[in-house]
Amino acid sequence: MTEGFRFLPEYFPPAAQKALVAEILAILETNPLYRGAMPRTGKPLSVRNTNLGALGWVSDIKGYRYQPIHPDTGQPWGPIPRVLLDLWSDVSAYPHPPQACLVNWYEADSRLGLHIDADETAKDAPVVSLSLGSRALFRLGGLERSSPTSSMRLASGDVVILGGASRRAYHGVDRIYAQSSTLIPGGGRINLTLRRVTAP
Ligand code: MD6
Ligand code: FE
Repeated sequence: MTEGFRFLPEYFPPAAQKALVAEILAILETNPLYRGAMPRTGKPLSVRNTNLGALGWVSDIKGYRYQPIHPDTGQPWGPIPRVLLDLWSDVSAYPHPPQACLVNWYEADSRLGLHIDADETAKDAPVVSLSLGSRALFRLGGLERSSPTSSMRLASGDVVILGGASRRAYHGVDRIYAQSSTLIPGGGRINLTLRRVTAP
């Protein structure tokens, strides 16, 4: 396993998961999910996104980038919930707060291809992820796309941290075990990833 990878199963107890989902659903009212697209081809992404925080990760035909404004509403992104800022303080070992929380919303047939999170300039900060709702088959590889991979199931409340060398490791989501949880309306899954984007 790549150095710096941490898996904290059931980090959030069920009551805390429920409260956080309610908070996120409320924020989505004014900070809606939208469907991004692949750079160059414009092919729609399988996963819908939105962001919370000062900066949000956006993918469209022009490329990947961080921006302070929601692409559909033209408004600033909503706030990162307090419990997620606390999660970052507790597990990141990074002395500055996160600037972005990417919200990935998975339906039964959503996938996320193998990728590296490489659009941040604060390369020394980890990416901290929290899964909510249905279970997912998460694949973690190495520094090359062709590196060997291993797969694990991520359940609601689980936290994954890509720090150290694993910060540059390929990873993705091969499938969702739809309806394996009733936490999210529709039986889907939310993955939240907290990021430090710019070096302070
Ligand atoms: C997901 N996660 O679990 C996708 N990235 O839906 C990620 O892409 C990810 O879990 C960076 C760090 C942790 C992650
Ligand atoms: Fe990622």
